Amino acid sequence: MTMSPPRPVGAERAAWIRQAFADRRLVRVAGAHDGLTARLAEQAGFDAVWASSFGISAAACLPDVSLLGLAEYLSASTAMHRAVEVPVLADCDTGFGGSINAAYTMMQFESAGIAAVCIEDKVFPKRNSFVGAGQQLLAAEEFAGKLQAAAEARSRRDTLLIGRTEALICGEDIDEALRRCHLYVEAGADAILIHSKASGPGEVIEFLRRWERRAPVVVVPTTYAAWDSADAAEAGVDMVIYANQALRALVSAVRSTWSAVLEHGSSGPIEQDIAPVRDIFAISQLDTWLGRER
Ligand code: SPV
Ligand code: MG
Repeated sequence: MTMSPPRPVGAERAAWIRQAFADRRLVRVAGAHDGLTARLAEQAGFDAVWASSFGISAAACLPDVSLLGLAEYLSASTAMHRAVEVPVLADCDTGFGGSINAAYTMMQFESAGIAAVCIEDKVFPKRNSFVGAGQQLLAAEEFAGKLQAAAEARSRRDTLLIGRTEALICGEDIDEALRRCHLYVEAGADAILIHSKASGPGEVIEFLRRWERRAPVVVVPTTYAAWDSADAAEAGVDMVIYANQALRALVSAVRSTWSAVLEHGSSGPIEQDIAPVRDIFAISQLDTWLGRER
């Protein structure tokens, strides 16, 4: 597996991911929750953007426990898609209901230009994977039905469907995670996401060894944060999602900025630490917009 693929071009975002998978190039993805955080991810050099349910919920100051609905996720994902040229992967939780809802989810996100839809095998209302209690898996066969409905609802060849298993999150073993992922690929998932809340990559590595590259594998190394992406690629990972680091960085930065302003009685002493207004103009392409007006 090689690193640093050439960047995707806007028009064919989903096809770019498929090609990267076929070429065994590790796809590095950054979590975002709005147009600004998506564009910052793109400018940093990430290959794609993850429209995170955790991030979108947190931006509304809500916990990631299925409070927001399809329309809100779609609106946030569309803003991200419009802000960047790279592919956007939509975190669609449990697909907002049963099989027909999963199909409708695919139709809506695909027609908004989203490159990949990810659905996970928990019972609605799902809780964020790192919430300690109340994690409940949906029966694998029922979830496979949802994936099949979503896969069949696609109208473009390249749009990707990612089947995410929360088996390890819910305390099941690797056998069960493997059984589920095999079922999900048979049902039409183009890639699988194996989520883990372990403090090291051990269980994911074991999963990868036994998976034998049956289909592309996505991982989210939040709790096993020190796993180097080159090592992950070597172990058989095709896509790595840094799902919430930007959100957490934002919270830290805003907190320390505001406490400094209150402490010093002005923003003077920290002006050099925060982005200048002209930087925000540049990120949001002010000149391009003023050019349009002209
Ligand atoms: C998200 O970013 O919303 C995810 C990843 O689903 S996690 O928060 O790790 O569950
Ligand atoms: Mg999520």
